Parts: sequence; structure tokens; C-alpha cells
Amino acid sequence: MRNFISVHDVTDINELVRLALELKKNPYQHKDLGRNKTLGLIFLNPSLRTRLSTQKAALNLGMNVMVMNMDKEGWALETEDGVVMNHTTVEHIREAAAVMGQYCDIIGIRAFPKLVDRDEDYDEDFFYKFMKHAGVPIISLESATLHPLQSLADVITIEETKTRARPKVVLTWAPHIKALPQAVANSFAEWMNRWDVEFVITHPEGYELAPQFRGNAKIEYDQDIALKGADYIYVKNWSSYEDYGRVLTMDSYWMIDNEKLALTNNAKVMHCLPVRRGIELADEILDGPNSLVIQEAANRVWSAQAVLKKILETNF
Ligand code: AN0
Ligand code: CP
Repeated sequence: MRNFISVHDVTDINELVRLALELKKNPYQHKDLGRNKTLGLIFLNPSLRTRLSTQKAALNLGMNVMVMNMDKEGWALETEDGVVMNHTTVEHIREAAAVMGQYCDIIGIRAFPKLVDRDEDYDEDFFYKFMKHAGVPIISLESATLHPLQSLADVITIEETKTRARPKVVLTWAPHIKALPQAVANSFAEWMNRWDVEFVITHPEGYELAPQFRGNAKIEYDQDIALKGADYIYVKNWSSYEDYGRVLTMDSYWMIDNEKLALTNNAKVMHCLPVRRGIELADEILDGPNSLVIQEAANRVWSAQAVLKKILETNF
């Protein structure tokens, strides 16, 4: 594995999940693999889980880790080529990424979409420029359109809790007061489409995910019908892709509570976190026996450790 940007960087999902679960059982079995190798974690946006779980994963492999909160501590970056930089940007991504590539053997980077220009976000312009100029393996810590470390943790969580060989997994849109990226939902859909589950997506009209990520997943606009017989409910808000970056509704009908849970096959409930209680998910779900959110967040360590192990083995 050279980079980890999407599910397409993975040759065998099940093999990667098996590796992650092995690492979970025995976290320090490769504690010398990353010796004298440095991971740089570059954040252009806030993070709790990604920041800590990826650091922990790297430390378990014996790596050195450096974290840079680029949005607060770095220079304002220019990404356009050929511009005269006489405005607010101080440093070009050409130099910034190239310099970070001198200090780091692997770089993880988080860069959310601006949610203004759909083409700009969906071209992953920032990510690809960074990758090109850094010249070292790149791990996505959530890009404009995808969040693969989260999706791998989600697959790990389903794998270790499923009671049926081919569970029914429902990705449901949930209300939120802010316009959020589509990245987590896009990525989850992409991974579910490549894995062996019965996968259904439910959301209000106007929230259709981009065709390249929703693939052939079944879309059911009636949430109550979608939830019937579900073994897993994956809850996430996202803003509209069609009416790009807009919040079209905040209808509380879409929040998962115990009444909704009663429609399912006693489904386990997942959410990548952070979650807004009482808006996206009811307290009774988050505090109840069906919630997997803490286990899911814990699995972010094994997701990151499996990916780092693969990259270290392939490139050094
Ligand atoms: C981000 C998102 O929806 O993409 C990060 C989730 C991991 N969430 C928020 O900004 C609340
Ligand atoms: N789920 C997730 O990526 O959380 P953070 O944004 O806190 O890293």
C-alpha cells in the first residue's frame, strides 16, 4: 500500500480487517516496525478521535509522531498555481508540502471541503496537490469527499459484532443544525458497496450522495421502511450534494430514537462521532444497550494501525 485515500487503495478488505483484529489482540507485536520513522499529522480542521487514535496507532508501531494544527499554527496556504501572492496567503502548498515531506516519512492530512464549489471539493484539488508535492505516502485523515480510516473502523466494528453472515446495514441521514461534509457517508457507502452486506441508504429527497460513491446501493426514501429488519443503523448527517452544501431540512422525524429502533431487527446503532445529542441521535439510544459508538471509536486505533503497518511494510 502506497497511500490510503479511499477503499481503492485496499486490495482485500477482509484481510485488512483480520490484520486490524489481530493488532487489537496484540497491539505491540510490531513495536519495532516503525522505529526511526516519523509520521506527520497535519490538521486543517478540528479532530478528537482521528488525532488521538492515529497517534496511538503510530506509537504502538514504534514510530515518532509530530502533529501540526495547520489551521491555527501554520501559515495560510496558497493552492493556486501562478498567482501573485499579494493577498492573505503566506506560503504556497508547493513549498509547504515539500518541506513537510522532508521531515516526515508518512503524512496524514485532514482537509474538509469548503462546501461552496462542488467541483473544487470533489476534484480533491488540495489533497492531490499535497500528495504530489510532499512526495511521501499520504493517509487521509478525512478529505473533502472521503474518510477511509473511519470506514475501515466501521467495517471492523460490524465484523466483530455481527450475528449473521450478511447483515442488513442501513445508512440513514440525520438532522443537524450545520452544513456538514458528505465525506463520512460517501466513504461508508463506498466500503459497504465493496463488502458483503445488504446495504440500504435512506434520506430525505435532495440528499442523494454522489453517484460514484452511492454506486448501486438501494435508496429508500421512507426511513421506516428502510429500517425494517435492519441489523445495523449507521447514523450521519450530511449537507446536500445536489444543492451543494445546503441544509434542505432539519426534520426531527429523521432522528433515531427507541421508537425507530423498534422497527429494526434489534439493530446496533453506529455513528462516527462527534454527535449532537437530541438532534442526530436520542440520548436513549446513545446511553442504551444498542449503541456501538464507543467501540467504533476505539476501533479507530486498529484501523489506523493496520493501515500504517501496510504502508511501512510496502515502502520502507
Ligand atoms: C465532520 C463531518 O461530518 O465530516 C467530521 C466527522 C468525523 N463532523 C463535523 O464537522 C461535526
Ligand atoms: N470520527 C472522527 O473522525 O472524529 P474526529 O473528527 O474527532 O477525528
